[in-house]
Amino acid sequence: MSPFILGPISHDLWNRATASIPGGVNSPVRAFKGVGGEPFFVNKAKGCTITDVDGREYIDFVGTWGPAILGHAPQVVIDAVTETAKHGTSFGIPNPLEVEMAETICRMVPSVEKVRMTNSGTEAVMSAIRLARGATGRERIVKFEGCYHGHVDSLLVKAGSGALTLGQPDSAGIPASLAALTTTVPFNDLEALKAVFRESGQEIACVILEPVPANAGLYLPEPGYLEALRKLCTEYGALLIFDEVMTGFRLAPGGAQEIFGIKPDLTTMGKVIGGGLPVGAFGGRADIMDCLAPLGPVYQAGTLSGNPLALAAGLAQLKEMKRINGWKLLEALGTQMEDSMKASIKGKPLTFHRIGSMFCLYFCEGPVRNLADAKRSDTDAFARYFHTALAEGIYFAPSQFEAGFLSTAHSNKDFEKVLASVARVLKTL
Ligand code: HOZ
Repeated sequence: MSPFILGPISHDLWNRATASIPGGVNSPVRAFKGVGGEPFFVNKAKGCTITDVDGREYIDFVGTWGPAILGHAPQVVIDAVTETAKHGTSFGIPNPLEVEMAETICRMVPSVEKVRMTNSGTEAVMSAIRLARGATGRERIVKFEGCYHGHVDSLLVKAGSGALTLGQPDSAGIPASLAALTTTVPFNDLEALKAVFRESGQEIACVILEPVPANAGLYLPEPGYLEALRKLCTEYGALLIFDEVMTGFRLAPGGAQEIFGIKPDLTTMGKVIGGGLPVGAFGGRADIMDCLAPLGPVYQAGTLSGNPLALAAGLAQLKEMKRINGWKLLEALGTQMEDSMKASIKGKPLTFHRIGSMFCLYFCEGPVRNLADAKRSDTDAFARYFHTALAEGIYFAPSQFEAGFLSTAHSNKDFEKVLASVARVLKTL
């Protein structure tokens, strides 16, 4: 196995970055702490290829952590942003694209009757939690171990993603009194959930989850689990929030809720609907959404919310996905990848999960159905796999506890390269 050697320009930038940015990065998981080594710097991306500052190319399976569903820099998005920018980049006054985006989201997402835009998924989740508390008059929230909902105070409790990668699932700086209002339960454990409801059901403002948890790798809800959760929330008057920042507009036009046929009360969204520009959104039942200011008592605001550039990019991306029936294409690609991957790891202590265009390879025997299972994965073996792939021009997320993403720009040829890397790593297990 040839190790990945960082190019000189990246190395120089990394030295400068670590001097002026905490840890050298603006989001922790990018620092390669989960796999070792130094990250490379990118200044170009097109389709499924990213190019680093030293001119090396990689097949990208991160897709800017989800937004790049058509691959990087699709022409329709570039054109929409360029054209829109000519007329101004921000107004702070209602603009027509906000109406078009709200109508589009309400049409596409089964449970959403009204929606408000934010600038990131974190902001969307923070607002949805406040709204759930304000609308119910209750304070307790329930989340799942290993689920990650952005860096919201109340939700950095047993959190996934970078927090899990760095061994900081419970962040410093969060008042104990606030964290005490967050109850965590293991995913796919219905009895644990029922026990929480029996004990404190009348105090619970909301239950928030990624319907397909994708921040501790990727595992799926077991049959009947989401249905039972929906029922419990309704029975106890707690709101059900689906965090579809990653799965929304990706797994299906209407996200995971369309696939599983469950209607949450509120949904948080982001990534794909921004076409690679900073965006988030939260929406749901009209009676709950109308508790927001200026109609109701729950305050929520944002200077750049509904930004025309971000919405033009997102709308262009959604229209193109619809035009090419991108979801069908992605399902076919995902199936191809899954079939060949499963055939090549057969009999080995590895577990491959895939739903639509999201996937994960765990370095342990299955089943992997919750955080405790995901943590059984051999993260040293993952790091070897990551670096082998990188040296061969394939970029996966630099942590075992993240999902992989396919775009409509990927092809079977790209999977063949991945399989060759996997085969080489398998020999070292
Ligand atoms: N929260 C992202 C992973 N689930 C990482 C974002 C980033 O580093 O860009």
